[in-house]
Amino acid sequence: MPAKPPEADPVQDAPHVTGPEHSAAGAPAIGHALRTAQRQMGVRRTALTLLRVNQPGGFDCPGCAWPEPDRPHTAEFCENGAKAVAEEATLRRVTPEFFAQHSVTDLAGRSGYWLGQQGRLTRPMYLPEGADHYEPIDWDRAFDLIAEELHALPDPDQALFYTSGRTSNEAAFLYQLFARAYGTNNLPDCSNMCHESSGAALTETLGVGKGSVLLNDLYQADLIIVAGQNPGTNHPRMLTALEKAKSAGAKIITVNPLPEAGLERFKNPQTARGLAGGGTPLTDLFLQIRLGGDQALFRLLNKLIINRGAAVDSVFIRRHTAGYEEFAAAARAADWEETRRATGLTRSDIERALAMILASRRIIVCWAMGLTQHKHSVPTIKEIVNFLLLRGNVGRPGAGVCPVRGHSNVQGDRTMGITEKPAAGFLDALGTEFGFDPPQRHGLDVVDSIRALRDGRAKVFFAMGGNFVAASPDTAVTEDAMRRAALTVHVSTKLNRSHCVTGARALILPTLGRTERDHQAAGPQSVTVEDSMGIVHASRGRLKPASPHLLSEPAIVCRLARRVLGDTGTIPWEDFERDYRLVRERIARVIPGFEDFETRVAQPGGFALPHAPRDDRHFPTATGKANFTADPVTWPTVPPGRLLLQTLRSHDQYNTTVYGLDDRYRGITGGRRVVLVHPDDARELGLPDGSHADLTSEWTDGSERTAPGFRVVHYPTARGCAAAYYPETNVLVPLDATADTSNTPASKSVVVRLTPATAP
Ligand SMILES: Nc1nc2c(c(=O)[nH]1)N[C@H]1C(S)=C(S)[C@@H](COP(=O)(O)OP(=O)(O)OC[C@H]3O[C@@H](n4cnc5c(=O)[nH]c(N)nc54)[C@H](O)[C@@H]3O)O[C@H]1N2
Ligand SMILES: Nc1nc2c(c(=O)[nH]1)N[C@H]1C(S)=C(S)[C@@H](COP(=O)(O)OP(=O)(O)OC[C@H]3O[C@@H](n4cnc5c(=O)[nH]c(N)nc54)[C@H](O)[C@@H]3O)O[C@H]1N2
Ligand SMILES: [Mo]
Repeated sequence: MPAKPPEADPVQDAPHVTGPEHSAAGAPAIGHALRTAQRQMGVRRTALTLLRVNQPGGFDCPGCAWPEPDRPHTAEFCENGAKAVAEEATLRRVTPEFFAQHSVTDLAGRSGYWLGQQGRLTRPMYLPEGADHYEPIDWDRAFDLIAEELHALPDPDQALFYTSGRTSNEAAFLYQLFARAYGTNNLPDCSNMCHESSGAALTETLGVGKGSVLLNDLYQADLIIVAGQNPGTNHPRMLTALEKAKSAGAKIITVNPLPEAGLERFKNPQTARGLAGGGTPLTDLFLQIRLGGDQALFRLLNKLIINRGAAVDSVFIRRHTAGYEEFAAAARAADWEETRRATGLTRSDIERALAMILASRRIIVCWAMGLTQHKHSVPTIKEIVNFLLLRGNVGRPGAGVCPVRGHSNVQGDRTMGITEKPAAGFLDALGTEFGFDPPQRHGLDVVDSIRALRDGRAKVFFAMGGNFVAASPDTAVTEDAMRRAALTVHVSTKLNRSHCVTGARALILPTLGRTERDHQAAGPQSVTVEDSMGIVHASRGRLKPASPHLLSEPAIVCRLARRVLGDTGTIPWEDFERDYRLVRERIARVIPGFEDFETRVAQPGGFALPHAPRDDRHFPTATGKANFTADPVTWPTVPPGRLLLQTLRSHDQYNTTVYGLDDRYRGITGGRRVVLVHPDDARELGLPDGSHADLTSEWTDGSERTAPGFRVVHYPTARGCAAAYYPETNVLVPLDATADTSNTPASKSVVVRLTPATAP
């Protein structure tokens, strides 16, 4: 059976609602995965491709960053990993004829779902100034055009080099080297919208902005707290690890405004019990918290732990930490009434949690976007660090911080130097290795890049993957800003919204995906990636590339760099393109932890990067100790008659890539324009289930933004809270609504008004 042609547009958005499910995965997940995959790539290719995911000698799943267990099952794939692979390995193609048929105006009127369904990009395409159709262009001419625009800039800081998180270590290292050799640290990346808050909080308190646990720690933990994360959809393989942890005796507390099916019960599709039986219950205690209440919750828990003097690990605190007294004084001031208002939790909820905490010696806290995308995200995560430090739960087996990363190599990209705020030591090492003076001025992150484009301070926007205009907040402002650029360039695998909202001139540069063979002059190449737990391993695609015209990401960077910088001799771009081992040699010399890279990454399973707090309780912070902190407790305030909206993912999407219109575990099918509201709140607002509402966000400067026509779904979320899917709701998130310190858009706490509307 060959791949199916894409659906016609407009895709009917007519949500059908049956209510939330109470378990995840099981046999239906396999069926869903196979159906999606076969639609995109037919039966034979589906079988051949899915068997290679996350296998030694195979490719790293382009889905999430959850690590692989040491000995993966023959089919270590999950439903959503399979969908991510199918999106890339699809047999559908976007050709020059497609662009001749569809003007940019036409494409800009299509849904993101439709755009993505058209298939893989096959040829470099150019949109000349004033034109409404992309036309094919050859690679050399494309690089000439970019060089022309970059050379015309009066200041290299007028160029922006964005990265999404799928880019390999090799490509990322070359890309940041190119940007810095050209003269700027303007390297915004998807992390700015994602785990930046985690990085900021962990760097200040522990000295390393990454998680401190390995998979084995999960299996040794007594208690795992999962806060602000929906792994059943976004990190399905994590459920296997949680199941294993439970069978070894761990308890699980879930902190979430939504009862997420995947955390209730897991039916492991790789065991008979999971396929046919009732599966494993995962959550022992569900704390249905209000959006943004987490800092207050952990602050009160910290007070209660301190009050039980014996529960505190005073030896660890004395030896390894700073700031305890000030923190303890702040914690003692926490009170029940304030915590109840912030969290909506009852006293007995919190006492039950406390009892479980006190009964556990080894504790891990896992989190994702539910904690990172609030105004007070950084203090919230710092309070979790306080919580773990109190009982010595950092730097010993079965304990620690576990921020669960999103994109499959987002953590590796940061390790390779994709950051607008590079450390001085890193720049020194880079400059010494390649014989140039890297710029020292810090660059622009995502939100500041949008401001710079809006204000005419940036003129060239280059994206290594991703879908910047759809992923960024304040869609109207962002799209307007992008249209002011002189040139926008996207290195992409698939068509998306960012190709339709362009600068005066635009280029689409089609690239190889993870699943595809990458053949260079020195032979077949592999690349490397780093997962959420700091394990670096190799990835090698096996499929025939989607088109003979594709270049790999490293090749694109090397050719562009030679064209822009000329052959200065100090950076051997041609060699790097020919043989990625030469890139790894340089990475090994510049980045600590990569010594003997080539040999170690050849070992099955790869190698773990050093992590000082985890490895030997060494904390490379300003004080040389792990820092307790004492931020004031805050939470979002919501005026009467308003709700707090979180913008989140459905089960059928990968960020801005929509795979389908169903959110199976939440019982919603056939449409995405839904808003989930507690039945009591909905009744107070006069919104029956099945009615429609316009969502209007209210920002502190008095400005308002509206997203019309959402079907109201009565749903058991926390009181006062609502939920709707991103990217459709990004129009509602003001550009200035960001987290303190990390500048991450506060996409999980948008104050909205719901007004009854007629069905669209
Ligand atoms: N299939 C699939 N996999 C993915 C992705 C995808 O889109 N699809 N995206 C990838 C990326 S880049 C990322 S970053 C991750 C995202 O992974 P998640 O963070 O799981 O993604 P979200 O859908 O944003 O879900 C946020 C969760 O936090 C809860 N939450 C929201 N606000 C709060 C709060 O204030 N407090 C608490 N305690 N909980 C809260 C929500 O109810 C929801 O369960 O997934 C990665 N994996
Ligand atoms: N309101 C709201 N906004 C959010 C979020 C939210 O929860 N709420 N989440 C934020 C988060 S956590 C993130 S990480 C960002 C995501 O932001 P991005 O990473 O920018 O967005 P994606 O949708 O993952 O990018 C998808 C595109 O990447 C391209 N692509 C896929 N694979 C490859 C590859 O191998 N190479 C190249 N060059 N291109 C490839 C394809 O063309 C595809 O269309 O969105 C953020 N925005
Ligand atoms: Mo992310």
